[in-house]
Amino acid sequence: MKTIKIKGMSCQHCVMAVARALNAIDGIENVQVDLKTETASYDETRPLDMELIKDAIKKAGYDVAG
Ligand SMILES: [Cu+2]
Repeated sequence: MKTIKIKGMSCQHCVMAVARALNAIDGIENVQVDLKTETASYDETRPLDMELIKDAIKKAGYDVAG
């Protein structure tokens, strides 16, 4: 399980948008997004480029910290 920090989430709608963006990526499973800790956790079923994940989150309107 990987955990990344997400910036810009303010409500449950944002959580859903981030979860949807991650779930749309082939190779990502078991997505969990937490508003309070501003994190997203997931499993990779194959090695994924972090830039791909950052891009998907950016397109949804949020940012990955770090
Ligand atoms: Cu929101």
